[in-house]
Amino acid sequence: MENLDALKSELSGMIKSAADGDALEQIRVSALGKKGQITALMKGLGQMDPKERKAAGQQLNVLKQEIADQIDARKDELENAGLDTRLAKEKIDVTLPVRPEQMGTIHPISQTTDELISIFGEMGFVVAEGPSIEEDWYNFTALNIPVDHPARQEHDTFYINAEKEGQRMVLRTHTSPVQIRTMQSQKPPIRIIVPGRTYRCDHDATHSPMFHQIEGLVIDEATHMGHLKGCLIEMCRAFFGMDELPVRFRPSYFPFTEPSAEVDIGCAFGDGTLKIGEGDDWLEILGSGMVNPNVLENCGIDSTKYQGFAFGMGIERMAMLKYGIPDLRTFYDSDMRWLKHYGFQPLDVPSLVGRAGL
Ligand code: 2U9
Repeated sequence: MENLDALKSELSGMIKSAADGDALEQIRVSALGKKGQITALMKGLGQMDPKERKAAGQQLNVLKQEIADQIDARKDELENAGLDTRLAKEKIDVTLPVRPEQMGTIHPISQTTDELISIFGEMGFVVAEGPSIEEDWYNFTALNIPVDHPARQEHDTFYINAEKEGQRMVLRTHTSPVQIRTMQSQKPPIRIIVPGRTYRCDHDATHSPMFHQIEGLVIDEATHMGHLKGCLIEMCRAFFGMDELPVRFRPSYFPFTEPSAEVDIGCAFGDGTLKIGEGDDWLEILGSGMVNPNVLENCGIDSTKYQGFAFGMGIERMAMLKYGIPDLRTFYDSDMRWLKHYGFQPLDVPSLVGRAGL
């Protein structure tokens, strides 16, 4: 067995210089296969003197294991090198511009949501989100909408066939439950906007069973109606890109706000076209009000110390008005031609900088 060292260094040399998996496999067969060199030596053990056989057997086993390990290591090495070569060859430059015919577009709902978030973001609002499936208490009761209040019918609620701790579950009819959850979990001052999907059992030319809202909430010690007005006038003018856009506040009623006001913008309805910012007509675009003290108390906020304002608007409606989209139902058709026409370029990032009129 004195030639084992020579055999080992010969095989090791061959393994190291094996150029690919096939060459390595040939070496494995020639050393460890049925007719391989090491296998032949192991077969020869039977003819050996029993005294020498034990030591020789051990040496052969060690050699067999070492060669097998070296082959495995070289195999890994070759595979990794192959992968590196492929990665280098198949590298793509993600910074290259997309071919125009393959370019997707940003849906007007996403674009409008991002624009509104950007405007409110500049005013110091942060985004809050919550679940689509809500407990009845968060969607209605906490918002000062008691069990037999007509608003429950007005909201055309989708009830879910499930209960959580005795609470009936609903698809949220507005994003307001998120404000309730925020007031329960955070201490004032609070300044949030809540974009998201909402659901009402209503389906016709101007209503969809799923639509999008963006609502806002500000709670602090000295927040008042003047803050509400300043914030919403600023938002309307920034959104429509008109410094002088007329904005009007009209008294209204919502159970969750007191006093409440609907917000109209100046426009002209003439010969079938709508012109925002011109003429003597008014167009309602959002609802708002000072948060009803009952709602604050329902969330554990001391209504003698804190007050605040809230507002809500439909994102589809804002998008239709700004971008002249005539039919609500087309938002959900996934029609490629519509998306090409009304969609936005992915890099057309909403920003207050550089927008017309600002
Ligand atoms: C809390 C307190 C008050 C949110 C508000 C409106 C007025 C409103 C509608 C606009 C069009 C919904 O999409 S729409 O149908 N919303 O008129 N929303 S005040 O008031 C809140 C919300 C949460 C805790």
